Amino acid sequence: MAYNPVFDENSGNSSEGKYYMEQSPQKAKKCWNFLSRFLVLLVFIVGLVGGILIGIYAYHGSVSNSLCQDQSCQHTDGQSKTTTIPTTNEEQCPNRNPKDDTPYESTLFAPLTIKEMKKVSEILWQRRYITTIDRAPQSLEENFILYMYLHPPKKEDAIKYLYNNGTKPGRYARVHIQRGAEQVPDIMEYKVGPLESISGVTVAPLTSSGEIHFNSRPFDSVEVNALNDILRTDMKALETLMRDSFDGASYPEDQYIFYDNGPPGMKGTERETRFIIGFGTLEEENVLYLLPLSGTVHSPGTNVSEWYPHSYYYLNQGPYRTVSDLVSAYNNNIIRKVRLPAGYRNTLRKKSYPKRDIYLPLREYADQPGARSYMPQGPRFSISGTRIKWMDWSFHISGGQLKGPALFDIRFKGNRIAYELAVNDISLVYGMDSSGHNSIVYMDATYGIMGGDTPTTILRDVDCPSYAAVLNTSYWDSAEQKAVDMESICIFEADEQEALWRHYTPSFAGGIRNRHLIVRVPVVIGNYDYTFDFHFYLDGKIYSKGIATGYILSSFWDENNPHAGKDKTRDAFGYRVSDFHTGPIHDHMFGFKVDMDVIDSSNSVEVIHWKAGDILDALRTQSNITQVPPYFIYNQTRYLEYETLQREVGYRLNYDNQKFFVVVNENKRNSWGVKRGYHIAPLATGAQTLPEAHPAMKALSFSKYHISVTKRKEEESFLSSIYDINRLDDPKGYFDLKLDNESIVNEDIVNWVTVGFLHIPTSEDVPMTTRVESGFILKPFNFFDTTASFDMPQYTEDQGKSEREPAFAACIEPKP
Ligand SMILES: *[C@@H]1O[C@H](CO)[C@@H](O)[C@H](O)[C@H]1NC(C)=O
Ligand SMILES: *[C@@H]1O[C@H](CO)[C@@H](O)[C@H](O)[C@H]1NC(C)=O
Ligand SMILES: *[C@@H]1O[C@H](CO)[C@@H](O)[C@H](O)[C@H]1NC(C)=O
Ligand SMILES: *[C@@H]1O[C@H](CO)[C@@H](O)[C@H](O)[C@H]1NC(C)=O
Ligand SMILES: *[C@@H]1O[C@H](CO)[C@@H](O)[C@H](O)[C@H]1NC(C)=O
Ligand SMILES: *[C@@H]1O[C@H](CO)[C@@H](O)[C@H](O)[C@H]1NC(C)=O
Ligand SMILES: [Cu+2]
Repeated sequence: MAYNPVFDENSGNSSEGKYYMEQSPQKAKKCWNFLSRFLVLLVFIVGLVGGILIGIYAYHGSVSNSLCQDQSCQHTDGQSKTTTIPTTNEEQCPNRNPKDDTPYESTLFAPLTIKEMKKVSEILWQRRYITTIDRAPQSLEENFILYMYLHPPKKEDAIKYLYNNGTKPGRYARVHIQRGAEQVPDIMEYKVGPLESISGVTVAPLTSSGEIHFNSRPFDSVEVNALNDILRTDMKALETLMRDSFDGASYPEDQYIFYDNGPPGMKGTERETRFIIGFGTLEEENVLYLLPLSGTVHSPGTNVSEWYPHSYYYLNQGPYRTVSDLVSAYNNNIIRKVRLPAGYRNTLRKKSYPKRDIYLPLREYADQPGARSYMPQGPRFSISGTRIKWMDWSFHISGGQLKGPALFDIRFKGNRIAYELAVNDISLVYGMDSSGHNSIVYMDATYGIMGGDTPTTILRDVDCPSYAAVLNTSYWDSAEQKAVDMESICIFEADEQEALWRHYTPSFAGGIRNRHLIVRVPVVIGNYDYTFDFHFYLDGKIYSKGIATGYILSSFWDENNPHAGKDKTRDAFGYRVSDFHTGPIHDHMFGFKVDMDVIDSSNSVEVIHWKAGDILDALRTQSNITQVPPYFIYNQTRYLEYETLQREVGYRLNYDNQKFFVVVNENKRNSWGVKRGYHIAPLATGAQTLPEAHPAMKALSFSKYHISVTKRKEEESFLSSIYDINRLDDPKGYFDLKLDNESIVNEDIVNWVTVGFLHIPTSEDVPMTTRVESGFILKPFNFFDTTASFDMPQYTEDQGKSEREPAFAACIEPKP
């Protein structure tokens, strides 16, 4: 879309705005120079005094050789490599590239690279699996690649390779092909590889012909283009209606058609694609300013000339069978009309871009840089291919465009902790009162969580500090039939600037700062921006979470809405959040796959019931005592009941009946004889509240449980199916199918964790929803014999003996 001149008139030419924008960098630079000199001097003095003090009280513990008391002393690390701390205070901080030159594709779980994707598409072209290569598919009657991503090795083979000197498994791609050229069009999935092979690449079908109905496929660009073509004449017919109603807007200059109103019909064999008109105020679809004009396109199969629009609605009035029925109802004044005020459109661009308001005064000191952290001596993590190491943690980064980021082979202090920790899906179910747009259910993996919908790029100094390492991943752009690289993952050590633990008495003081490693993956899925975070702590904990920001999906606020009761500021589905829009309610449920391997793959799950009751009842859970011992001063107590889960099961959190979920290894005990384990603690603030009878609940059955456990199977690799949202009447890959009563004692098991929140949009969500998050913690549970962080330098004051974290020389943070 062309640059919108409205912006220039209203704000772009504002002298105030330009003045600030031009002035500020220079001003900031001067401040920086002055401040940095001052700070450097200050830090130097503090460092010198501190160094002398530490020198006097130096504590000859095991870490003393890494405690540098002098600004210019030699630093020795565990491998007795030496690095020199800079002597000049105005030098840039020493840095080290954390990445070695190991290529991605030589690491076992690396996401598919551009080169590999290109190779796969060439092989599929040569062997006639696809009818187009290196160019956009021209029609639905073609066979083309929808998605591709790594098909990870079988766990058994990977474990043999990683731990038992087994041979290295080959790399394979999982490829989804849309086959419109077939007699019976369908979607097929293939496993293609090994990709290392020069001539021995095989293409093995993972589905059978016709199994995935063509009409239950995800959206693709060819379909959207075809739908746009079909609607063009109808939009022409609606020109007067749109101009009169929507402040002179015309199609396609000022408006767009929004389609992702999932699902396209209630049956997998049908396709009824709903659309709604929106203002094109940004150079992209903007679901903030949707308008009360909608319809449906009958769009099954590949023969576009058989498609037709129907069921038009205007201001929730309809359905009108054809556009001319709507136009004549409008012209004959037999329907209620809306007329947006003149000039309204000109206000939208300013309102919808999430930009600083240049007319507002800055807050005090806001023109000076905020607090920052940086690495005084380079990174403490390393990246080899896609394998990451930090402070005795090691893991591989993986994932793909549909299901999103995944981590594999997570180890801590040489122990296996988890085989796979992966995002799998995000579900949203809306409630709203808006034709063409209500009853929305989204399963975001269907659009692609990590590329596929919109490429992502790390915003340095926003998503992650400027010192973060960035990894690229690639996704298959089905519209262009080519692989695309994006800067999608950042990795850095974070300084939480708080205590991980602390203890103080007059005779002893100790503590350690909560530094941790963060793997962060910001993604864009339509209107929402999600960020997935994995935090690795010094004490063995892992915190995983999903964070939502971005635009809400709105619906039109109709001041005469007959369903809105007396107070038109809200209806049954939410609040009015701006001049002509309401924010309909919905949830965000993040579904994760958590394949713990506590020491090895033979695990069980203990559910520890947190109880309250009579002392005798408590004691009788372990012994057949008959009398309350006299030292209890009252008859009530807390107690635990231990249960080892026998069969696959799903749980929803319940504060009246709280449980601890612990993955244990029955054959591995700590020094106190206790089974070693890891606690999985979901930190959800919401739960799925839809009844089983809801038409989407089978497809979305993963969202019913906060935590569930199944026996691990290669063929049950994901939480949900990307097709089920488009075949709600007959979903085939939904989660409840996995809960089929198999034994889970001493087995290789998978926990599936769903955490999320309920979203009632308010005016503060316009134009931007600020972060809302939900996650879960994996916490060692009798896994170690003691607190697992005492091999780290820390803060100690113990009767005159002191220890501090390694000293650092003042240095200048490298400029981003
Ligand atoms: C690992 O496998 C190789 C080849 O299969 C063999 O030569 C070697 O001895 C094995 N090493 C161990 C420690 O088993
Ligand atoms: C597509 O549909 C039109 C209209 O029904 C029909 O005339 C045409 O033959 C169809 N094309 C194919 C390839 O089936
Ligand atoms: C990562 O992706 C970006 C965006 O496509 C590209 O400019 C950059 O060269 C890539 N970096 C590497 C190391 O491949
Ligand atoms: C219960 O205690 C009695 C008396 O101490 C003992 O004889 C009996 O074996 C115990 N029963 C069980 C089931 O432990
Ligand atoms: C304590 O609990 C026991 C077992 O339920 C019960 O028999 C007894 O009466 C209770 N005693 C008191 C003082 O409530
Ligand atoms: C699950 O399996 C066990 C053992 O075979 C059986 O006793 C139980 O009835 C089964 N439960 C269901 C719900 O099928
Ligand atoms: Cu939301």
